[in-house]
Amino acid sequence: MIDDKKVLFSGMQATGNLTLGNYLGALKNWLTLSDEYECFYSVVDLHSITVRQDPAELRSRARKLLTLYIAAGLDPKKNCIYYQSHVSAHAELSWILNCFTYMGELNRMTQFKDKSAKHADNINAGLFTYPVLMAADILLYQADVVPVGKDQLQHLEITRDIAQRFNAIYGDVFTIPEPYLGKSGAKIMSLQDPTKKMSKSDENVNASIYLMDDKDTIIRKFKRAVTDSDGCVAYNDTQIGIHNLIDIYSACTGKTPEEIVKEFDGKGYGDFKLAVGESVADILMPLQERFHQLEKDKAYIDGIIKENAEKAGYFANKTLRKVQKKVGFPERIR
Ligand code: ATP
Ligand code: LTN
Repeated sequence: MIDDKKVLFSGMQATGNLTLGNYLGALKNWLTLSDEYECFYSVVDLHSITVRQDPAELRSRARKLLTLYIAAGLDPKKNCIYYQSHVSAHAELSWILNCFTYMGELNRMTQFKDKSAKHADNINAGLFTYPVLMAADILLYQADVVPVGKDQLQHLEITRDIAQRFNAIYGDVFTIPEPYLGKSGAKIMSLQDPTKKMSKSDENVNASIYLMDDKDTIIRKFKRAVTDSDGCVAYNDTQIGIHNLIDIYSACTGKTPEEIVKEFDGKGYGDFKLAVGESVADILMPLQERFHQLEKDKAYIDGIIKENAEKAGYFANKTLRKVQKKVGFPERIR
């Protein structure tokens, strides 16, 4: 608890361009929850280097991502928006938690298996211990809730296990966090292969809607989205492409899948795809406008980066000092 409010933590990696999946699965829920909780939203750049990055590009993407958090509607005076690399407590707690995590647990992580298959030439130890750093992120702020997409649930589970293991030895040090999944949009699928999740690292640009795509591109990508030959808008497990488009339309308009099926009764896929594209553009156009305005105001963004790193550091270090004491590190001499 901070000032009688429960704590929320979440983050995104500054790898690639954000997709509609990132927006509907994560960012949108961040906005809904931001009044109710004391929120920490991190640009998790330490996580990004588990895959090789170009330094200048990483720096530029990280700043864009931080700006995008604000453009999406998160007030940086109320929400702590900061770079993970500016708060060294993340790396320090991560080391300690490494010593409370088993190889066998990490071996089971599906994201590790996927990423190591994808980057077979660079299966580094950081990629393996990625979930421990994520646990450190969350536990440092004593977070009660962590809004993420479905793909991150396994990482939340291991975070809870590590926290419970630590608490069982040393007493109540960490709050045990709960994941938060939105009602719709928790898993947006690729527009080109609806059996795969939409991902910012997909090589096929037509598979994802990027938050910075213009309206024509958005409409074109939806027109080309892979569906089926049934030709009627129905919500079931066999028409997986249409299922995904209904999920997107539902998350963008607030309509339920049943209402959507009724709305497009007797209409073809062409009409439906156009409506989905327009509903997405209606959300993304204002966001892009705010982003371009904010991006120009260098001093404002710099101020936020500085102020929020200090705020995050204050809370993170409180937990870190407690943990250091518990495990038996010597007290600092003042
Ligand atoms: P990468 O392709 O580089 O692994 P990613 O697109 O999966 O990236 P992350 O940075 O790993 O994105 O995820 C940021 C947040 O967005 C997480 O909370 C994640 O669960 C959520 N998210 C990512 N992809 C989707 C998706 N297709 N549908 C819903 N949520 C998603
Ligand atoms: N692994 C997450 C990003 C992430 C995160 C976190 C999310 C790193 N630390 C803490 C929630 C809480 C991902 O989206 N791939």
